Amino acid sequence: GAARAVAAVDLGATSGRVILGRIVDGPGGAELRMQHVARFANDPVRTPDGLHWNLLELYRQALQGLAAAERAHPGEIASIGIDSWAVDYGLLRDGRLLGVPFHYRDARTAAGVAAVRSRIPAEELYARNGLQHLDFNTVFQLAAEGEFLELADELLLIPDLLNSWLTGVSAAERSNASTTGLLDPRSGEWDRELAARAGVPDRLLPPLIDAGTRLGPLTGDAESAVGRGIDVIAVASHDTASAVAAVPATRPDFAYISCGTWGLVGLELDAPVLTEEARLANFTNEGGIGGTTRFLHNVMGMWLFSESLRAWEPDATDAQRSSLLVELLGAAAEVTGPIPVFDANDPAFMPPGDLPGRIVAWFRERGERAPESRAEIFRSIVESLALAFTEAVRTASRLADRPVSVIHVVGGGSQNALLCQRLADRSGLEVLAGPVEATAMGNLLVQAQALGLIPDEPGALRAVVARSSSPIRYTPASR
Ligand code: LFR
Repeated sequence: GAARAVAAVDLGATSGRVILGRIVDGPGGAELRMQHVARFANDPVRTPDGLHWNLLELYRQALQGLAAAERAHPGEIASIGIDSWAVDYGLLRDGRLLGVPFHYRDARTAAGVAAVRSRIPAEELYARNGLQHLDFNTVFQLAAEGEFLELADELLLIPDLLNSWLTGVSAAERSNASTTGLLDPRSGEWDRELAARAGVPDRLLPPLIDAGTRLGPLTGDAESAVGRGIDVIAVASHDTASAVAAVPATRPDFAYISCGTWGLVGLELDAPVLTEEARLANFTNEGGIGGTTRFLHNVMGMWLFSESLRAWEPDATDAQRSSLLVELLGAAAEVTGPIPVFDANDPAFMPPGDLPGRIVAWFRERGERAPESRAEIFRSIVESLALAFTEAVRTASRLADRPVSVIHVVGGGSQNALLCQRLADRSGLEVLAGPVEATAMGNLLVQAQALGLIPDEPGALRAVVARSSSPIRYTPASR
């Protein structure tokens, strides 16, 4: 029969996808073959109490995609793994969801930040949880929940919540738990004392598990909808952790940029860097597979393009916006003369809404010349991202005291040739772009490893990715 398949459900902030993967023998060893099954939009919904994820729709789409995959390849799917963006969660009581999960771009978290700050100094918080300050870190969101925390008896991050709907098993997968602000990055265990001081009841924290843990078979309605005898495996459920696991690096001195909605720029380390210097530079220590640390900084990322397109063409479809992006980047490449550059780390660009207007306002407030046409605005975004990425790579290298000789760009942003070239030019480093679907690859490969289809050794996943993809090389323009 056909090689057994594994299925990845990868939920990004703007779209989700279901992808099948198979391990096949290539000339140099095992390779991953991928097959796209479904792609769907992720459109958040604003209700009077704030901005929410349409989680039921995402769940429905995931089940529908998985069912279609099973119908097309009956009996071949051995397992399913789910990853998504980090930090967001559902609160439950007796297994019932208490309200629609909030979107991390909702503005309610400021009050939570103040509440946590009044109880735990920023220096101590960083020394204990190692996270860069982002207003939406789970610990701050929870502090803004008020009495809902008292009602709840369980907290599940988005992929853990979906896994529990599929299998009936509740657990907290470590890579994503590491983004809550409640995990000790050295031990990989909940910091229960810190949680208590932040006002998070101990009973909310589920048992922790590592990526690669088999949770159990699909049960109940999920089994009826998709099929029998299919296991759910906890993958590196933080999308960025899956993407980093699938960086096709072949030498140790690499930096990576997981470039999707966000640009996550950093290094893979053996241990966290919890210095005051790292805190002030706003570098985070998130958990990777095999006990590694993802030492990285969040830069605004492709959001700057996607949210601009949404402002300009509110009624366009996903596909129309994709082709407009390509068209405008082509025009942006032709822009000549000095290009105005803004701070792509400025939190002013975080909330949804008129993004081009905020970029123009950023320059006006400083008395600087602002870009005008759409092409100029896109070129300004490209240059601003290339600069912020370059600075983040240099800062990571300095803070971790590790040399960097190449930057791997993975994810949707790796298709942005102008951005990759300008990153190479500004950083003076070689840029290797791709794979585009690194997150799904990391998801699929962790499942394949759990099933024994790939050896359980350090470097094994990257070796498969390196054989299964051919990154595009960008070399710095000589100055
Ligand atoms: C990327 C990502 C980032 C995280 C942000 C919010 O998709 O997961 O790593 O900081 O989304 O969850």
